[in-house]
Amino acid sequence: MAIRHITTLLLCVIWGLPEATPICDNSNPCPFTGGQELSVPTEYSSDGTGLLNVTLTVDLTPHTVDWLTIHRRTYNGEIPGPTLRVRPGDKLYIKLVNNMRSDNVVRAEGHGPVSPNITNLHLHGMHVSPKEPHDNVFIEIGPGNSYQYEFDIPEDHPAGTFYYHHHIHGNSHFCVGGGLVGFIIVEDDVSTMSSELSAISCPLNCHKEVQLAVGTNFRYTFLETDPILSYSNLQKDLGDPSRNLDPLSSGTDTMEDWLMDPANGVDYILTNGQLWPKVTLTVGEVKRFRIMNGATIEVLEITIKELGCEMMVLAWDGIYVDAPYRTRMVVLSGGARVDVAVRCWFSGDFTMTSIMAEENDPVLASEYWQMRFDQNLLTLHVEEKAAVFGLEYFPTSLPAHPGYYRDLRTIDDSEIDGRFVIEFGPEHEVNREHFKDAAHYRYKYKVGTIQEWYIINTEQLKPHPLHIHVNHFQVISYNEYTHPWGALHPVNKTKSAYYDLQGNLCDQQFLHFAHNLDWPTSNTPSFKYHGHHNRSRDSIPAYIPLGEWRDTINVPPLGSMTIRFVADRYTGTQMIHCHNLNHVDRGMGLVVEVVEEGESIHGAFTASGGAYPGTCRRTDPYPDVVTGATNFNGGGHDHGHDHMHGH
Ligand SMILES: [Cu+2]
Repeated sequence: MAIRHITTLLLCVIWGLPEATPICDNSNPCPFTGGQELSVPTEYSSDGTGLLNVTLTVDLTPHTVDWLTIHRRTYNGEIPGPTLRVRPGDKLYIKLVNNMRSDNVVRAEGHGPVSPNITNLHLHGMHVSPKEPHDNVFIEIGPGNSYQYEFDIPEDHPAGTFYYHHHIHGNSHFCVGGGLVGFIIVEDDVSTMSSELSAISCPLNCHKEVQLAVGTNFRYTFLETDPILSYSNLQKDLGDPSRNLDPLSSGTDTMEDWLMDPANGVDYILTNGQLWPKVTLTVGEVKRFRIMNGATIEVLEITIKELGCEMMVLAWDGIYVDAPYRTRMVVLSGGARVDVAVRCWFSGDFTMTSIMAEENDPVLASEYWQMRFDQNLLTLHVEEKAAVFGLEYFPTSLPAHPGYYRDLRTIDDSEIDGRFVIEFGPEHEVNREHFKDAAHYRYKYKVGTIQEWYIINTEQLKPHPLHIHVNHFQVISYNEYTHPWGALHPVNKTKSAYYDLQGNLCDQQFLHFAHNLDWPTSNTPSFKYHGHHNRSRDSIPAYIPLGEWRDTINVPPLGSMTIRFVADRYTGTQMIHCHNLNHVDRGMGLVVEVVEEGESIHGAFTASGGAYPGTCRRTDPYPDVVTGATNFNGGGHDHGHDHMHGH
């Protein structure tokens, strides 16, 4: 006994005493390690019955990351919420139950904070009606209430990756950032898929699909200290259980203090509610990743760090690309989704990461740090193959688009029924004003018409992701109107040059946003960020290849783009907004009204201040709809097409 004791003692002296594993919990924080097997969201499927009837309950529930347990607003207690699998032609009934507790927060005038306990639902990217009881985002469901949503998914709805999320004006950044997102997957019809695509897709090969809901930033509910949208303070006042204010065992600091201390480096975005989870593949195996950027402000520039894996783009925002293409990086603004086929050639661990790639600077503006995310997302754990089976192939062809997503790049100008301008500006303005309400539509057009819209960003340092409800749009061109050569002001070389839709150099506009950005005098603006950088546009991953269809698109700083779409099928009030949710919460959105064929399209509300988007002059009248085409040039001819094309 004694000898054994002495031996043990000696061994301890030689090898060191076995270290006690530190107990990390909510009162004893320690570095996070992550690394668990990726969790798969609960799935509800219509299974070919033509109906999916689900209940989603929003409540504050505990969520554990490593050793840390925090309370978050969730759907059915999960982050992300359950995945809903439907097929074209299905009815999707969602009963949304708000189980959160009531409070006495009254919705303020303007764009201040609203109760964090009211909720609703938006089917992001789905081609469904924006009217009640369908995808009306202006419905508000208070604590203790519920709402029965009904969605009729058209027979010709594209198969792809979509998502649902909370969409209350004012608290969307707070609530979506906390976890109120979930996938909707419209499944393919086996008969329309190539064998290679079917081999990596549901319904026959669901085990090949990997869903990645990237987004929940677990610091948001602590860090939202903005004076306008001060959810942090509001939560304190409400005694909201998502606050972690108990002191740590080591002193008076709270868990929130620890999380917010930059020294602890807790700048994590979670994937499926997990930190750096692990996905297992075998060598040469192809899997289909459905990736959602469910974050509220961050742009993801996703790549696989080590050499040895390939990525093949299949679809963006739920719409298949014309043909699969290889990529080294996919860039997703908040709200975007991508389907990529992934294959690795060696065993070992590979890192799927989001990097702030310098090559994307002209489009994404790295100085605006908040919107770009430099962190690992997950590990691809690649195992040796036990036996050599046949090679697994990437798909080489993809299902065709429905008719309403036909190619609009080559149509004649005369086929365009209406034109409109969306101008993102400083102070969270769209078309030089803040969002009013659902009744104040800024443009009116007829269902079934072909629309050509110009999207302009007058900000020098911030990109903004545009999201249009109901219809996807096709990217026609970049920077035809703001001029690719406009890097420096031709006279005053210390300024950026910015041109309007007619090719006029806009001094006033520059002063307008320069004033608002309030640059320190010692810090002259960088001329790197123009979105005009078409010199090597095709090699910059953050530029979207022309001709692709999106429901969310990054609009570069001082950049512009032309998009087209068919206003297919649905009338009603449609929301157009920046998908940086803390921007739209502050008013960065507007509504348009789609009317029946026989109805008048006159009478869009005049914006405040006589704002005239897309021009230098802020005193020109807001464009009213006079004929089929929006007469935003104040002249009879189409627009600046002639002198803009072909330079
Ligand atoms: Cu924005």
